[in-house]
Amino acid sequence: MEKYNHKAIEANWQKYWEDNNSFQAEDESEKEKRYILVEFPYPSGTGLHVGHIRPYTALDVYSRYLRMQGYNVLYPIGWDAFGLPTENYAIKNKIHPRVATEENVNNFKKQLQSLGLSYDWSREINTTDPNYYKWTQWIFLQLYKHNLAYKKKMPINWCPSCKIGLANEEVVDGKCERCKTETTKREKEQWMLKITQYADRLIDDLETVDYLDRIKTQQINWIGRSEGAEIDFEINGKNVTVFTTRPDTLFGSTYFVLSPEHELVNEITTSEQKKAVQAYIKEARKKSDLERTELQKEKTGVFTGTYAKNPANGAMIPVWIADYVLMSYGTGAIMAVPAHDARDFEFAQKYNLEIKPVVKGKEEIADQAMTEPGVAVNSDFLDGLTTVEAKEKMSQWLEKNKTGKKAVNYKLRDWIFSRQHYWGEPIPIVYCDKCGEVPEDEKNLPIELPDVENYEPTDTGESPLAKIEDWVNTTCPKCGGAARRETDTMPNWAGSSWYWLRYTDPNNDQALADPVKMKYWLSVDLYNGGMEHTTLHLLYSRFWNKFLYDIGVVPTSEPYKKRISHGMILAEDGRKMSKSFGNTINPDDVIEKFGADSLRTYEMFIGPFADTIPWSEQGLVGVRKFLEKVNDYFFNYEASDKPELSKLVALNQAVKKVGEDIASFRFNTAISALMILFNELKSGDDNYYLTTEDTDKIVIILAPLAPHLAEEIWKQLGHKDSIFSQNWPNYDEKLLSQQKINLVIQVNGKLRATLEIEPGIFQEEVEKLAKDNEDVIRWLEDKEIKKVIFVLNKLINFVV
Ligand code: ANZ
Ligand code: ZN
Repeated sequence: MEKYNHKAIEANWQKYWEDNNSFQAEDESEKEKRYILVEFPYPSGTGLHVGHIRPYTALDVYSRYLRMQGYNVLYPIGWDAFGLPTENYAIKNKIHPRVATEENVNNFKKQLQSLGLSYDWSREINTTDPNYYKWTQWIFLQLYKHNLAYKKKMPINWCPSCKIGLANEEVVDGKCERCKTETTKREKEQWMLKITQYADRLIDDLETVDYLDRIKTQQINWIGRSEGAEIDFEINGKNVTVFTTRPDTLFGSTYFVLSPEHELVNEITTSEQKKAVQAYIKEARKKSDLERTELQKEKTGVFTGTYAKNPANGAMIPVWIADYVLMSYGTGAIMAVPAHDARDFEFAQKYNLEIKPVVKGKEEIADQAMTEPGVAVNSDFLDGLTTVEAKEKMSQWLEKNKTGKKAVNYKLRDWIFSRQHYWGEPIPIVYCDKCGEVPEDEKNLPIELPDVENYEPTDTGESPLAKIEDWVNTTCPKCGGAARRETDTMPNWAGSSWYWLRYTDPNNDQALADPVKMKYWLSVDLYNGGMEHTTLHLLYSRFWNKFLYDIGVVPTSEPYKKRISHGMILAEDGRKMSKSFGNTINPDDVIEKFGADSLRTYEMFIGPFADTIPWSEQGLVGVRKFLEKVNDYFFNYEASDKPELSKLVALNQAVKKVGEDIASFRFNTAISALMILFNELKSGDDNYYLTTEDTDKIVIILAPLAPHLAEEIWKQLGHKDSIFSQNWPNYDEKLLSQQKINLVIQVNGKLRATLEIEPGIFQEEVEKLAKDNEDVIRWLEDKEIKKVIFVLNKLINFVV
């Protein structure tokens, strides 16, 4: 018996697929298309992680299956290669980030190819390629021209270790997401993108796509749309506006709070209170937003000595300063309603402020009033109305009296789009003494990064590009005079915000992609990626797609029809795999020892696709043994013309289950079904009990999971073509169990009898049984049978 030699087999078939462009998607095709997308990797110096392999393989199995179902499948890959880790690595090792990127890409590519993934390599893209980022810059210019890109001085999160400005979403628990250093605040002019202008559509259009529920919920919460009202209170003759989601509780507002950063704080504080207020503000500055707003944290505050006038009832209520009110949300001022808001309640108790219930039945537990509407009380013209009605009535009253209006607020902030680093797309803007801020001429794109020796970040917070005089000094595209380039670069989210468009036409130098090709391929049918990208990449890319749709560049308003997410693979010890724990698994070693098919099949078998699961060497060995068993089965294989029912049923069950399971991403149970099939096939003595045709089916349903081995067996069985040119097999309903079936017997097309038999019985035997049937004998007697029509498991018809 020939041993399963994965090394020879796998290298051979990988070469065959490459030489034959086996998985190239066709731009023009009669077939229906399927666009299958997996988040493209950041080619880090550490190489491919076994965690990457899980989604790549899953979508590969699915793509191979779809091709065999007759679809024209686009399954592309590329490199999201700008970013800090490469820049830091390059600085440390004194090599150019471009060179480091090239090395990393080569290594990643080699690794992906050694897995036998069926990517269309002719469409490989790289975000750091000037022919690619030309179009990233072009999109920026369109955003700029549509007033969706603007510059603003603002306090940004600053990581003192990475020396980089971070977006809010890159700060986790007050620490830099990458290096975990505590961040500080800095004032800087930044480029901003107005994603907030798309907030409503980014929520509302979720109804038109098929994303996992938890993905939709996370996006909705992240955007954080709150509907309510803005209400003006009068303080010392000045109107100060608050934002509230509960205008119906206005009569219950017993004090007023300004955020410590509010511009009116100094002006309205009485001289007696000045000292206390200033001391308080100093303390507040040390805390992060999270610390300030956490429910569990003890509330603190200080009285300003001044009073505000409640517009509904004219009550004069004390104005406090408290850091649980943030300047970055709403208006930075609130009307406090301690009877119905948990934080206000805690604060009022601590400082002995009045608590006045205005919603019946909800006095005790304040914040429940938000979700459980009640009935208004102690509220004058609102009394007796439900919360919903009272909100509406109060909003109308405010508008009539010109002391407020309906308002919507979002947690989502505009996207900080500047980075002060070298390894990113230059922002295509110049500054001219005469013309001011001028967008680059589209003809001049790409604005390439200069090739320099020194790209270390500066302590001043300026981009290293600022020091490169040759590059910075340029001419103004408007007047031709002397001008200076913008030295900030784009964040690493830029290139991934439109990359799936480029795959449809990766080499186009006239447009980001050809409209006809985009029309054929878009939108993406299935997009898989990590849950950690739900609120950043997924929102950013939906925003860009919508913008490009609005200006007529792309054909669909949503980029992805369906979004799913894979679970992580942990180390055998249950912890995250990490170099520092010494518990990582190197996929190269696994492929060397066990083979790519074993690794692929193991990662699909490890558990439900969305579950986080620890690695198991034992599990891997088990899968390898299974593939060896498969290999053995086909060696010296000889078909039988006498199929045995139990084997036939096992086969049909497997064909059904493997197909259905792959189609719905239940790879683990698809593999179980194959294991069950082979147990059945190998039970009994050493004879083979299936026909050639049925045996082919076994290999075909194995092929998406273990493509190299399947190709090899296919060849052994005497076939010339690649197995991937085969159609996915059908199964026979009647052969899904050994239960008897009723076979129809006809004579000259007329029903004469039925026959209860086991499924899977072939013509010869059925003919014999039919001819012995009494009801049939009468009709056949002394007639000559000219022809017999037989349909397996269905009927036999004697033409006489
Ligand atoms: C009165 C009130 C009564 C409130 C009540 C709530 C419940 P969301 O849902 O997150 O939008 N608020 C407004 N601006 C704030 C700020 N800058 N910092 C801290 N809190 C702020 O929350 C909106 C509610 O949070 C607003 O409605 C306001 O308190 C508070 F029974 O006004 B509410
Ligand atoms: Zn100019």
